[in-house]
Amino acid sequence: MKHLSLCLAGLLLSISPLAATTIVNDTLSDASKTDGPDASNVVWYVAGATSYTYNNASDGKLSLSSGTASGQFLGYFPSVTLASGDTLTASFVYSFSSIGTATGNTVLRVGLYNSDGATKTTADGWASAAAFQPYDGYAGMSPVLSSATGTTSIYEKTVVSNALIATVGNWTAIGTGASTTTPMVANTSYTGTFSITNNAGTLDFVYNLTDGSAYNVTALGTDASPTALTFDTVCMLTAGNAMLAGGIFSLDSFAVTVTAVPEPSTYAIIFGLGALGVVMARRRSRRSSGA
Ligand SMILES: [Ca+2]
Ligand SMILES: [Ca+2]
Repeated sequence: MKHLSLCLAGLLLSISPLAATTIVNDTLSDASKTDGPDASNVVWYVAGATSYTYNNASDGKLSLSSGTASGQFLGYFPSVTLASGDTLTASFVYSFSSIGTATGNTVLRVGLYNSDGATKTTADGWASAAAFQPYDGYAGMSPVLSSATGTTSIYEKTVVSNALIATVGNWTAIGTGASTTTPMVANTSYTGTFSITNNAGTLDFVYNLTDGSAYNVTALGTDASPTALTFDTVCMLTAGNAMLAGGIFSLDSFAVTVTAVPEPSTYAIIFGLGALGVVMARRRSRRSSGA
């Protein structure tokens, strides 16, 4: 009986309510930007840049010299499909060597997509491509602030287009934007986290961008009729004039994790085992008291 109790206790402990699985964790510090996708490597392509460097002098970064033109990072990671209760969290660290004159609320964009079996890019320097038309996804978009107030928001891709993220008109804002007046600062590491939770078929979004100090914005979104529950692609963009001439946009890391919460049936098992344990404890206590 004691053994059975210990087994039950062990089983209860082994059913962790929040078990995070790493889908990919790319520090951009190995030999290649295209040796994935696997748990350590996103397959990265760049566009809109006059030049780029990858892990230059072992700096562990993918850096675009996009200056006053727009620049894009496109990455493919192992496909993940969100079951009800699952949360996907994409996190990244990036920096800018200068802050430019761009205005508007969509200067910095980070989109997560389902490529949906469509052809994947295999080279740098794409502009727009028909292959991107089936890609569905969601994005966090935010301003680069030099002075004025700006608003960060969650967007859903709602127009079939050859452009992956370059055309804001293809996207519809969902949820509640977050306003800030805090300027961004050159050569500062900004950490972004974009989480998507499948809440019984409704997707809930949280997009946060912070320097770990004064700059900290969080936008929320909800989509009751999702266009994508599977994700395998990321695209990041800096719009024109996000940086000054000669400016460099550097990506330091990118990771995706999935956190699962127990299904209702799992809770039923946990409560059932708990009830069984109580019954057994009562019987034991009755026996030892001679009842
Ligand atoms: Ca790599
Ligand atoms: Ca790095």
